[in-house]
Amino acid sequence: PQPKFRRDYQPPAYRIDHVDLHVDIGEGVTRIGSRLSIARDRAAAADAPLRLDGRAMQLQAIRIDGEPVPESDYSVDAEGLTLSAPPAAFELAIEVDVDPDANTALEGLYRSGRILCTQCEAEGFSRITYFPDRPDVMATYRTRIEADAGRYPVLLSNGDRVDHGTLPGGRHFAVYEDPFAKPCYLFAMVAGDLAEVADTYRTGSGRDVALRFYTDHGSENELGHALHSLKQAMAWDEKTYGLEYDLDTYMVVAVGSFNMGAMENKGLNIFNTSCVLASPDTATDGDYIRVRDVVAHEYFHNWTGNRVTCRDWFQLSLKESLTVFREQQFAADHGSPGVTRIEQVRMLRDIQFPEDAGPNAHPVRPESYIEMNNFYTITIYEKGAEIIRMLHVILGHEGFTRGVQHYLSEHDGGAVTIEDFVTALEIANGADLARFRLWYSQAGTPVVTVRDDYAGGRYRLTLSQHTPDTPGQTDKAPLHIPFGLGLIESDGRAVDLGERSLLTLEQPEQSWTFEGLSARPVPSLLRGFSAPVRVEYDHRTEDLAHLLTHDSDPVARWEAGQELALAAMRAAVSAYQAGEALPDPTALIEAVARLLGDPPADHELLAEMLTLPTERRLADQYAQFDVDAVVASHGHVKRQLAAALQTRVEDFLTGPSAGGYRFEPAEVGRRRLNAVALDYLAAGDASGIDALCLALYHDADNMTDRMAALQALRDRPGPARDEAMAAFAERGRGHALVLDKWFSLQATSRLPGAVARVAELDADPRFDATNPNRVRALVGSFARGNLPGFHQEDGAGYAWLAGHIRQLNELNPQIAARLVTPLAEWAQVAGPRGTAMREQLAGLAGASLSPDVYEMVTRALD
Ligand code: HT7
Ligand code: ZN
Repeated sequence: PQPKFRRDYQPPAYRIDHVDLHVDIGEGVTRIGSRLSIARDRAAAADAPLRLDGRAMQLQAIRIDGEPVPESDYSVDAEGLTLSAPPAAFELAIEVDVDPDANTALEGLYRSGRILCTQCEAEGFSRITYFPDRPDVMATYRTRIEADAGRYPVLLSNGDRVDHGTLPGGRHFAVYEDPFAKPCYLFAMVAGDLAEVADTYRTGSGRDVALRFYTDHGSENELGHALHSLKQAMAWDEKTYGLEYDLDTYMVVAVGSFNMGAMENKGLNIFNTSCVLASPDTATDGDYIRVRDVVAHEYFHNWTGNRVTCRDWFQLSLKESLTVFREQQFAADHGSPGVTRIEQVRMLRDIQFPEDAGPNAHPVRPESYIEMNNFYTITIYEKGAEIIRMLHVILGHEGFTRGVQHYLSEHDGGAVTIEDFVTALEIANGADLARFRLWYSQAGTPVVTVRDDYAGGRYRLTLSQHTPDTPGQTDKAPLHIPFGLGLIESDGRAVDLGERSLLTLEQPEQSWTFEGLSARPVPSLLRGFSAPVRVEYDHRTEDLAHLLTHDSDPVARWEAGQELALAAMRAAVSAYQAGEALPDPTALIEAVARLLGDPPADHELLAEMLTLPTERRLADQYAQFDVDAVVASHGHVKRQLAAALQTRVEDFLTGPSAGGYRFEPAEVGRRRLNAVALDYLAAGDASGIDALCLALYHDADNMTDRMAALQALRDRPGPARDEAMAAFAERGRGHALVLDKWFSLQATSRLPGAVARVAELDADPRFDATNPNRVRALVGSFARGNLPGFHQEDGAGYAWLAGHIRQLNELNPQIAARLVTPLAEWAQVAGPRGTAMREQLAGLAGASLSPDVYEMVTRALD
């Protein structure tokens, strides 16, 4: 497969203004007729050929202006169809057959259980009909769907239903019109026997929008939270950005087989059940948050993505990063802002930083790709959102909001670039973002090194920056880094820094001097995580303890605790490698004890501060990490802290709340602290912990508390664990998302024999390799969430994963490619393990691979 390059972009030679689709769902085969109104662009040559993309379909007929096209005038290959010299303006009619039942890739038209649905982003429309499958070809759509009325009573597509009726032979039809011109990746249709839950939203300007949510019969009682979240998102976008919804109907359909979380198709979102269904009995607080935020995210795309879309897929971050940032603003306004931010930082550090340091490092605006689906990465989404957040910090809330509004009004109905976005912000603010633009083109996490000294009432701070080399990129220029700063005095009060609470680092090195201080202050660095950088500073232990109790910035405060814990873990790693006894984490224990003496009022924040850095973050401290040392040291620090905290954390244990489950901040905080307490009690092997967890499991009236008990029992062999897991498996019988949790718990268990256990689960009749959620629950959880199991010394974990990649390469290349990432980290894993991981990749490279897997494997081996 050949890469595509950003520099090769050419505007389309032909415009398609309108698409008329006829979808005739039959037994097995579905016939799709399209009529395309096509016109040659004035800038294109008169003999320009018209290339239409198309895969996995059988061409049945092709006509221009009603006349069959002679075979000499077109050619068909495995990737599409070319008309050699079409007229300047014409109607092209094409009929193709597709087979949704044979489509396990879950792109184009496919079956999820009893529902037929579509997924067109990024290039799935070319599995539905021959079409230029690129986002800068925008058309209005009219879609007629015809199907058996018994099997598919509900027929949906984008826009408003303008006609429907019955047909002979027990069939029926519906016609939809979407008045907004859109790229084909936003096309969607659904047919199935679905339950509907409806509501209405009145916009700020007084229009009523019909909200219709659809799901399999039996789960309609799990849609309330998503529906409520949608209304919150609609109101929030009006209040924050002045953006109203534009169609009369907003539809959401839940499907069980979906490659990602959800899809923002115009007026007809399609959601993975895991991101839309929620009930106290089946979803944790974390799931409730995810549903709320994904529902909001897809809604926000209606403006940032749909009304203004991307010119080409190199610009993907244009729509995704701005929408993720808007989602993050929404989440902060609907929960604990500090905790929301901490969770984002944790994810960035644990997953994006390693991506940016490994073979898959790429700029937020990539220069090339082989398979676009591989570029839906945490770098494009989350690092991209950090870039937008920096713009928000630099321009201020009003300036940023004005800039976004200017961008949307200037480009409404257009397919544009990241450059257009940055320019719009500059124009609206009279700002110069020339250096800032480098964030879009330079890959890798910048390192900011901090030095300081204090003498005679003067405190001098020096920041220097460096961005490491990444594949294909060396010698990087200094970036514009907004650096949040606080200075805290010994009594805990913050020095008033005025404008210097946000430093602008633009040079390789810069210094700032602060005068008139009575003693050396404690620096609070990168407050709010104001830029996606690594900070290197020789922290004094007592400074970190001071920040943990006194810093008013929740992120910096939390970070101080993480640094203290990491220092203890690193000391243990050194001792482990030197064959010495692992040292006690005394400073950490004392600091946490002090924190518990004066804890923050926000229980969720306290729980966050008591949560240790992950093994992955500890591993990321080393250019090459020693698996055994990391696992042993992390476990050691946790056990020591747990033993010291035992009596203190018991206070946080709570039973079910009086009024039943409520998803509200105070309750979420309470349940979260309860889970942290159980986790520590289990880690410290507290007496009676198994019986306590079992009792809490049975008493729980919600999934959050149930999962907290199960997590605590997960690694504790014995009758309590067996009983709870068996009871949980029973619950999973009637609910796929609960069963996924059961798979995931076992895949992440640290009990010995991890590979044998997951291999046994492979053969379990409840495992289904064609369902991405189930694959993520078993294979993804094991490879990403079970460090000692995946890195089992004999390499069996790597071989097991490679086996799944091979199988999925045939079934669902997109999912297979995502599973390559854990093996692609081979260079970061020290010793024979790294070599064994590489060998599995080399073995895969020798097989016949989909472009998706090929690209990931070859990049990892380069
Ligand atoms: N924009 C959506 C991306 C998406 C997707 C991409 C490739 C393959 C399948 C997919 N399903 C959804 C999701 C979003 O960011 O909102
Ligand atoms: Zn998105």
